[in-house]
Amino acid sequence: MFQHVDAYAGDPILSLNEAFQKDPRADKINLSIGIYFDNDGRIPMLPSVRAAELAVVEAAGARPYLPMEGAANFRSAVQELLFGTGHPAIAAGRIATIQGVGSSGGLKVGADLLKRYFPDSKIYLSDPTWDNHRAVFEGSGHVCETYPYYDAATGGVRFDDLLAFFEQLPTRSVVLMHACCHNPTGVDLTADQWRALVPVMRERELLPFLDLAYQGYGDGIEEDAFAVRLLADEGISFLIANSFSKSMSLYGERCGALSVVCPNAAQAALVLGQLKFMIRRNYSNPPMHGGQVVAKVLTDPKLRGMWEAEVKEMRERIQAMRKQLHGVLVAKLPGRNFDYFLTQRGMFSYTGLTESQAERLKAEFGVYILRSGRMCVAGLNTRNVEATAAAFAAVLGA
Ligand code: PLP
Ligand code: TYF
Repeated sequence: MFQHVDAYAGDPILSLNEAFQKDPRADKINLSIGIYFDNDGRIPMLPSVRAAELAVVEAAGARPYLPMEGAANFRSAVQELLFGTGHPAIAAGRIATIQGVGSSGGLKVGADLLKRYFPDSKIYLSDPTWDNHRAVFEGSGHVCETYPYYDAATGGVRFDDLLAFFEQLPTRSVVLMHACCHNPTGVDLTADQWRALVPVMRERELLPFLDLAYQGYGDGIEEDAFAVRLLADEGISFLIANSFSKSMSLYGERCGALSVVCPNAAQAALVLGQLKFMIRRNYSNPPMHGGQVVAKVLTDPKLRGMWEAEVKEMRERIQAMRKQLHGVLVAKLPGRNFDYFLTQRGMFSYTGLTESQAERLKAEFGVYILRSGRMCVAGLNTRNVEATAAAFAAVLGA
């Protein structure tokens, strides 16, 4: 019956992570998957999240279905987190927010909405981007193309090219943009660059779709929402998928959301209705538990304070690892510039290592980074950072 089903090649990142798990070497180092590990190499259970979870379990009663759009307390807590408490767009009721199944689910629901109501719009992705962006949007029937982004020569953004590219896009083109901590490069737009894009977005009637998967890992929880708030303040209509996988270390609970910022409340109501329809015929409604834990952390003042301190600690640990890696590499290979490890933000660094160098890192040293040269800096710790730097120096120096 199923002999005609094609074999699945697997997801490159998840397959590499599986290969790491099977690697028998005791000193192997996993810098592949985008997960935050603590200094002991463990995925943390944040004390704020733990306390919220206990409170949620204690208070739990019957388990009815959630509404299609998710729990009201979660949705409003997400809006305040993204846009800031009391933002006029919230007060005006012009944001339609649904609880997703992770932010991947938010991207998918957004992709379905756009396919139905913007059938002629192409989706423009940064070059490069997270591979799954293309997969999700193509999966919803979209045509995806790329816009200029990373400059391998300078390690920065090709901003002039990006701006010129946006200026010639057909109206109503969808531009998918990382709100902070770009995956895979770690290279973000500056505040001034975001500001410079606003008039182009307005004049060309572009439809930005922001992806905020690493809130708090760049400069801070509030700071990392800069682009979201700028577009909302400027009256741009846009979509944003956001995630709690990394910021609350809740990967397996699949907590995230999709918000669509509309010109007015009437349009937001129409959009919310169609989002519900997309959800109803897909998975019907989201799961309850994780979203309630997130809502508790966000709305309980004591837990909120704890969480903000915990996110700060994770962010600062990554920054400390960046400095240490940089220091050892500069000492081992003087004359070469490794400043990109310091300037790139969030969990990832684009190392510039070639595919064959990445392969050598894995085969000879048990250090796993992606073939693209992307490393997850959050996999470094005080015990493996020296060995990682030595392995990098060996493959780069040869
Ligand atoms: N978007 C980006 C850029 C990501 O890197 C990730 C996860 O790694 C996601 C979205 C999806 O996260 P989740 O579905 O766990 O919320
Ligand atoms: O490392 C990355 O870029 C991601 C990680 O459901 C990931 O691909 C893994 C599983 C998942 C979402 C993201």
